[in-house]
Amino acid sequence: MQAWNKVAKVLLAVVFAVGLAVPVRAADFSVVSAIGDELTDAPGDRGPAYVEYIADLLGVELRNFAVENAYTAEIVEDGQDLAAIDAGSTFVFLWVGYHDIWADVLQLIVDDESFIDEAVANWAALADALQAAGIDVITANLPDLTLLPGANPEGFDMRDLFEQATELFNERLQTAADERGIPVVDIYSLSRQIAEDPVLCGTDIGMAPNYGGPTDFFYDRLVPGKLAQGYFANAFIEVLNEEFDAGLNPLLPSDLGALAGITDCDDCPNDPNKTEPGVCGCGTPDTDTDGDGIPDCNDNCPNTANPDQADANNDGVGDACEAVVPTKFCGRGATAAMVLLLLSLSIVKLVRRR
Ligand SMILES: [Ca+2]
Ligand SMILES: [Ca+2]
Ligand SMILES: [Ca+2]
Ligand SMILES: [Ca+2]
Repeated sequence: MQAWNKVAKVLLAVVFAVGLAVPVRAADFSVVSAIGDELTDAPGDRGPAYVEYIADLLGVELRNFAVENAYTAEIVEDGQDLAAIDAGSTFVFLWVGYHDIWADVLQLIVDDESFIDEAVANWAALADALQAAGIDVITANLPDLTLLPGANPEGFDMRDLFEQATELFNERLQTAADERGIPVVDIYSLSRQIAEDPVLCGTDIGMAPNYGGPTDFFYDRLVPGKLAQGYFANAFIEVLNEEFDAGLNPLLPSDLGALAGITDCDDCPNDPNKTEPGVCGCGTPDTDTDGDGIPDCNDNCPNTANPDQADANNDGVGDACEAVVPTKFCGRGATAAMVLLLLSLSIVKLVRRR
């Protein structure tokens, strides 16, 4: 019995150690699909924009099965999951729940939370079908819906209900996602964070309820617009890199600005001398001291013009500035060395003779 206990303990230790050592899983992004409701389908524009930005960065074509104004039940009924599987998807962006909560939030007045449980159950049905087909899945919770202009209509404040519904849904979604090992992108915290400082490149991006500017975060007062989806794309990218080793660069402030017609962006906010990363990146000037067309940060001879960057021994120092040492050795230095060598040989001979 004791021996078995030992074996079991060792096995447990191994399992634990392996569990701890498991690296990020590298996902297959060759066939990327999107499933969802109106949140991921800005009407009259690119949709679902947030995944399109990511598909562009991945260099793949997006298969979009998201439908405008769809309840989670409709998404299941319509078989968006099956369509994504049929399309040979290797990775699916699954983002649902927005329309259910928006449309049914008043049920909370009579303490009826069934619509929230139903939305999470539908999410789970979709997730289970995709995972059973061997597809990697990423999802997101809902933004803080109290930020919707429509959450605070004149004469009737529904913000408390929206807050309650969003938090209930997000909590239950998190539990269901954890059970399945599916990462949840925290759009809720992100939207609150942006609402605290709704400024992009010095321009107000309109997160306050009832805001009505051209850079509105919520398109049409309800659906997150192009700019919001740019922010969402970055939140997804952070999780994709962490959890699936995607290696994607996030959209820069100027990329986000372009989505909202904001042109005055500084992509190196912490570098007073640069407004874009350039060749050397923020914090390092793109100076080309020797004027050979290669900035100092990449030049293998920063002080010697050598546009060809030749480096015969491949040690990172260009031939143009490395040849200096051997040249000296061939001149006076070499003569001195030869004299010394001859002298020492003569001394050796003398010693041997004695
Ligand atoms: Ca700067
Ligand atoms: Ca140079
Ligand atoms: Ca050079
Ligand atoms: Ca060299």
